[in-house]
Amino acid sequence: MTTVITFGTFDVLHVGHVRVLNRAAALGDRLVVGVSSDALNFSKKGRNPVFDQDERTEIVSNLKVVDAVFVEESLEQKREYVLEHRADILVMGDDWTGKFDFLNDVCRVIYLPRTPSVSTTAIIEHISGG
Ligand code: C2G
Repeated sequence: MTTVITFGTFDVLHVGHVRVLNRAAALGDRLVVGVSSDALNFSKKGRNPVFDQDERTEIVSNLKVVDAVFVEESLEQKREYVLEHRADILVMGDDWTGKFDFLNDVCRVIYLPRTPSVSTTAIIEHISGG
C-alpha cells in the first residue's frame, strides 16, 4: 500500500486543483490531503479565503480520489504530518520545487507541473470585475 500526501488551500476549487489531486492519487493507492487552516492561509496570502477551512475540507474530502483529509495548521509541521499519516510520497505543485526536499529522508518528494493560466486569485479578480 503506497500512501501519497499533498497539501494546499484549495480555495474556490478549480481544474488546477483537481488535476494535481488526480495525478497525486495515481502515484499510489491512498491519497491523504492536508488542507491549510484559515490562519495558515492568512499568514501565507494576507487575505482570508473565500471558503473557510470547514467548507474547503468538506469539498476536498468529497472528491473521489481523496481518501482522507486533515487541517494543516503550519508549514513547519510537514515532517510530523508525513510520519503521522505514514506517507510514502509527498506531492506538491512545482511552484514549491525544492522547498520540501529536506523530507527526502522520510518519503519521496515529487513536484508536479502546475496547470497554466488558472488560479484562485484570477477567479476572484474575474468575478469582482477586475
Ligand atoms: N495547483 C496547480 N495548478 C494551478 C494551481 C494550483 O497544480 N493552476 C496546485 C498547487 O501547486 C498545489 C495545489 O494545487 O500543489 C493547491 O494549490 P493552492 O491551494 O494554491 O495551495 P497553496 O496555497 O500553494 O498551499 O503546505 C503547502 C501549502 O499548504 C500549499
